[in-house]
Amino acid sequence: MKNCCFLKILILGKVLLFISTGAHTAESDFAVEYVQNLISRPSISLDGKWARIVDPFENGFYNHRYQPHKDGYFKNKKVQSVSDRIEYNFATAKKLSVPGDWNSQEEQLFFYEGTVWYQKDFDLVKKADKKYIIQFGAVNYHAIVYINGNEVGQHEGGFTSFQFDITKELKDGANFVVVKVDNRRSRDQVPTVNTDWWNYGGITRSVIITELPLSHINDYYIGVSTHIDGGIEGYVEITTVERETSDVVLISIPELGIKYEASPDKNGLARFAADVSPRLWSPKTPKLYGMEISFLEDRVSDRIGFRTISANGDEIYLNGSPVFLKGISIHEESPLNEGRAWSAADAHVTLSWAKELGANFVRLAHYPHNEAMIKAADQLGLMVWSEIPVYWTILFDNKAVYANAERQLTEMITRDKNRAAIVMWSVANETPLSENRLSFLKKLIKKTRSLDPSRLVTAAIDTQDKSENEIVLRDPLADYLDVIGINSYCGWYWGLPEDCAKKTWDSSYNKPIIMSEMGGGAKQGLYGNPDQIWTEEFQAAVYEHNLVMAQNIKGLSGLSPWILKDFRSPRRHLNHVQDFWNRKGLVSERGVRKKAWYVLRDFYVSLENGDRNSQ
Ligand code: GCB
Repeated sequence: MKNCCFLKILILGKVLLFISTGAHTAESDFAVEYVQNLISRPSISLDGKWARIVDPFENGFYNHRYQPHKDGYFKNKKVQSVSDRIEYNFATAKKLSVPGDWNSQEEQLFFYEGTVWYQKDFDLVKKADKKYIIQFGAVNYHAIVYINGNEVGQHEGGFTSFQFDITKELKDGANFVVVKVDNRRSRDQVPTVNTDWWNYGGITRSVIITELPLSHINDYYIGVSTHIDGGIEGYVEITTVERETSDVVLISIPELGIKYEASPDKNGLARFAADVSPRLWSPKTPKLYGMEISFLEDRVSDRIGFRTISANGDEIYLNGSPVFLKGISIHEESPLNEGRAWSAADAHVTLSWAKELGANFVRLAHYPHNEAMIKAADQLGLMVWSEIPVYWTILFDNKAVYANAERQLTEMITRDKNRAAIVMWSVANETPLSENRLSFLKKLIKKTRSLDPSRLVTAAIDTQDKSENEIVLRDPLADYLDVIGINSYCGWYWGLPEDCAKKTWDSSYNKPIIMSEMGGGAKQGLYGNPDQIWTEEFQAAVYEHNLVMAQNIKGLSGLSPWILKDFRSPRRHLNHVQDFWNRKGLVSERGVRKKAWYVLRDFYVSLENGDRNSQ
């Protein structure tokens, strides 16, 4: 049967038949070109030292009439004779480490925003019957990628992974790659010019080239079934050159005794489902199952957790039971070095701190974090809020800005949809009320649900009506969310800490509320009275009173105070206190705990002891 539209699944002797609809899921529609899990295939790493040329006037790209050069720096020209007029040379240029931002690697580049050219030589044995894909974990903000002097693609957005097919441009033997990276901010980007974090530029995450068979596995998803009580289901999408009926997809999860054989339909889609009962993933038991998918010569392996997440009334349910999210917010900065975090070691240290705080939840702000972080959350047992940088005052009335935001959302969900740790996607942070903003965000929410109906949708809002002692939650966006995130800085940006405990909150939404931000700043090691700003005592008082207030919020289902660690911010100028650090961390940039750390830790321990939905 060629192009079969039935899927045959063999599970522990049972055979189930499903009619395939030809779509990924009835609701799902992944639009970006992205081969899932390239790293589990034969790959070479391009991490390490890259030559760099800092080019603030973009001389390597434009001529003196501001027209693109056909012979830009991407050609990587070499001097052949003494009379050659070539005014750049990657071979003698300084080097930068990849992954890594440039700001923390060279003092002179600390504040630099502009273009930097990256170049690297590499060798590769090219085979005729293979496809080669280059993958960048992230480049901030705009990247143009050239292989052997020819452009293979461009990407916009600093925090999502992207891939280009480079088969045509690759040679057998010696090759070079050049990337033009530009991190200049502009009003019509996502995020826009105005943020409270450092605009780290560069190739900030790993780069690999993967060799793929021409017929290969493109994408897959596996999770708890919505059809079979307690079962699991998913799909595998394949790309083929020419397919025989006998070419089937094999899916195995040895620990569950599962071996499937599934025939893809004419669109290359094979669905599967199994009536099995895996141990469910939760923060206390972060069980992951090894799985392997194979199709002809291609093979991918992964570790997958199974869990459900839902909201009902004003409660969040994990695996069918109410759960309170004891969380903390985190920026993607290394706890071990300066600058952006990217490594598994960074992720493990940061998330171990969250665990020691008593957290079962982390808000990864304000953009998609690196894959190592999400995998570490899967392993260590931390539920994750993952968000896109639709932050503050982006241009809500601009169609291209919407398209950019939607693409970043799609890239985030595409990469991470198999990670059990992620329980909610956030579409925005502190966006100002307007009609345009509402229709922009409604569209993004709809898109999120169509891409992934299995998770909750949230956003952090900061609009509250505040009277003497009552705070009323009023934002039309709340009607469209599953979970309402509220950012509120009682005792810091408004009110005195000691008055916060007296405040009452009113929400008419009957939806779970997460206090997605609260807190205040302190310089670690600065001690004084609780009314003296910047002291550890002041910050501790902000926490103490806010935690009393939080417990009076009806429908409160969790907290992710701002923030685990002090982080770099160009907005923070106070000499000897801030020095370009946002000081709201519970630990200093070096990881030294402030007093407020213990206040929050003790609060989480007391919740746990009182079993506030301990999971
Ligand atoms: C906020 C923002 C966050 C800032 C924080 C602050 O509301 O969401 O990005 O860093 O306040 O410290 O002011």
